[in-house]
Amino acid sequence: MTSAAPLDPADIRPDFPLLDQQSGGQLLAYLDNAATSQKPLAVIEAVEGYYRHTNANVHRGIYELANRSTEAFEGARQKAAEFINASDWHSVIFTSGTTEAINLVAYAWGRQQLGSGDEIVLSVSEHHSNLVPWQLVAKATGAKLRYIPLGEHQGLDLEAAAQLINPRTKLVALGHQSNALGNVNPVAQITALAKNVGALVLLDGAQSAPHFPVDVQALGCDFYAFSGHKLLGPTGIGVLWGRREILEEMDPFLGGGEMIHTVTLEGSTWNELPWKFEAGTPKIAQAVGLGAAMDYLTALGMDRVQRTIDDLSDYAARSLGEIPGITLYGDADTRSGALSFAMKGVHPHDMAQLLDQEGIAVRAGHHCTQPLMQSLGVAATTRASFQIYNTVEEIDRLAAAIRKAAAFMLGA
Ligand code: 7TS
Repeated sequence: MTSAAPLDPADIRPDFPLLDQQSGGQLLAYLDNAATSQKPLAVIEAVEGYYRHTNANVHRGIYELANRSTEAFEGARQKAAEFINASDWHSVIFTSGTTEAINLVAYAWGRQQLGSGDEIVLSVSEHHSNLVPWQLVAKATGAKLRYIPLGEHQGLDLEAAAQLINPRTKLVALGHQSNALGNVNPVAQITALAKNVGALVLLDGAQSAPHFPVDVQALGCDFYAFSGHKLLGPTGIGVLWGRREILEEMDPFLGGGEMIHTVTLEGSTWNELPWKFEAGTPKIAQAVGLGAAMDYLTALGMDRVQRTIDDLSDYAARSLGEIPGITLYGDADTRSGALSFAMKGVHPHDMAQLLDQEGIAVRAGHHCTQPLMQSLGVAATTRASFQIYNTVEEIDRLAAAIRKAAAFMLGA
């Protein structure tokens, strides 16, 4: 919890034109921010402005327009480095999102470094994006996957983590914040366990980067991955930050233009970081849009963003928690940003559909965390997730609509 003052939605909402629309005959209440966030005008205008005034391919132009495009693109990289307090922009690689960032590490580091006898430690609450790439690597290399289970209160079981992480562990890959439960995982303790045995740590920051200040140096991790589209930025752009010495040792992920130094018919040599990992024409407009999103969030203050989302999440947990027959999932001590719930006797998908009729957009399903759902003993949950433009009035509408849906379905 931070002591920073919360943001006032009256100041924030006008920046997000999409929110000013009707759904189901009411003002849209967009509560699916864990899936993707809406975009402020600053981002929309940055992308449009780039295409109107600056568009040219980067790094290869000798004309002024191409130089300006390259400056805009590389300027966004500087902003991304500052946003996560990376000391070195060479270690900031643009990817299409968290999924590609994790696959990059799984292929370029995992296939080179792992073999039979090695172990990768994940948790049961990982998004499939931080699970399936490691299953593929495990199959290719003979490495073994081990999973930190949920403990009491549906947080990760630290005692089990201490048992699982051992000298055979080469990598711990962990969600910083769970998309399905909202739990902020004990990454400091788990990173310390990993460092004790010489293992690397990858943090999946898809949900943490949009919610609170992130400092990769303070976290002590080796890789950190996040997506632009959950952080008020465009789709199709994300970041992999890695420790420079590790990235230097890694082979490229994809081959093609941009990522080479020289090419002959006999072979090729690689470009410097970060371009070694950016084959082909990069996501230029998307990076510019992400830079604008980071500027927007930084100007608001990520500590105030955190406070706002924490307050909304606490308010939602309190109001929904009072509804008879409801189950709230996740660790009440660390949960923020997302609130998964179930109503006795109502299928999570039916609940989401009934909420949609009230103009409330939430998600129902397994949230790309099927093993987590198995651990919880459910097939699906309904999930409301929050961003800075959400209001207590929207949460009041959510609570009222859940009560109405339950009464309708259960004939009460
Ligand atoms: N990791 C976590 C923790 C996520 O929440 C997501 C997306 C990803 C990885 C993948 O991100 P992408 O941008 O590469 O797709 N989470 C969700 C969600 O909760 N609902 O839709 C997407």
